[in-house]
Amino acid sequence: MRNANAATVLANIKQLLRPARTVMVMISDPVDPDCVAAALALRWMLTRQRKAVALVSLYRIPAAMVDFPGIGQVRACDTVLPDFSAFEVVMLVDGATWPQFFGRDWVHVLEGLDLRRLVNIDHHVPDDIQAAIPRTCLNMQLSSTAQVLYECFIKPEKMRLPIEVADVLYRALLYDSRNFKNEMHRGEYAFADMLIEQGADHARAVDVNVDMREVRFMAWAIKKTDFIPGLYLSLLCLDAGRQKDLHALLGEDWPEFNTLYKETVLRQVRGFHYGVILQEKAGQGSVRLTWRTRNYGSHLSVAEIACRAGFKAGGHRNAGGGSFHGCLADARARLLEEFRRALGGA
Ligand SMILES: [Mn+2]
Repeated sequence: MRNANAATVLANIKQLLRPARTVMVMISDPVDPDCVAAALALRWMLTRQRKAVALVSLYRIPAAMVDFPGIGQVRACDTVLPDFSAFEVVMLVDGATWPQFFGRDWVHVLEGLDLRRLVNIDHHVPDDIQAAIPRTCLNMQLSSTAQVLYECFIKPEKMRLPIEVADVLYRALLYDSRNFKNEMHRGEYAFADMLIEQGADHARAVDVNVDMREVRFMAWAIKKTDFIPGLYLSLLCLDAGRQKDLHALLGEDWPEFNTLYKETVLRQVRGFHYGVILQEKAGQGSVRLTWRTRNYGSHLSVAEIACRAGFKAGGHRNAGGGSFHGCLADARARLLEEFRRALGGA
């Protein structure tokens, strides 16, 4: 273990897990290959130690994940809270903030939990979970939560994985690294090599199979995108009217079909290093922020700019999200103002 603090945290987590017979592993929002694969791998590891393990999500499983191998093992408790008291340890995987696990009512959920029984395993920029449970928050800046499990458990203990676990961890790595297009982390290729050697299906993991609604969203969104050359910024604002259009075009699940647009437009167009989506949440009096940044070259941190503009923002340097209390027009104006200031060097 390179990081002395991580070694201490890992020892704390093992000590907490050792006597536990029942463990809940909770996955994060967004429900994606990394959090699901990490949960499946933990379930396999902990079951070998004769623990009863439940995989739980407080968010429903999105359309893109319903065919993911092993997803049937995750129980979606998106309407009724699970019975936390039935578990001695609750492990939160692949998220750094409370709302990613416990939703908007996270303060209420947290009141019913014993923080000493909570574990967090993650690779995002540390946030409020790290601050609340530093002793059992294993946060390492690696490609994926899957790689954190590899570095901390699988590699040191020389575990031989079942093919299905190697396979989902490989999918997680490819998803979170965007097929090795994101910034490179130490050990990433060694991790990939181990997974291939243990039977992961590369061809299946890199197969692109996009829902037609992704194409429709992109065609619609490109026409609505503001390309602002002076700020190197592409900006898509989704006010209530536009959200109604999308609902009519794609159905109520329309927010799930922006992946192709985000990948293609938000950081790959020459001259536009930053890509932002602002989505009005009229019922909540807030605005949701999503961003992507070009990976190559030295670019500003959108998270820092957004924080200066009054957003709460987090995630990774080149991809992340946040929220703003107020209306869409104010969110847009303040964000553009801070971009101007940052680029002007003021
Ligand atoms: Mn991840």
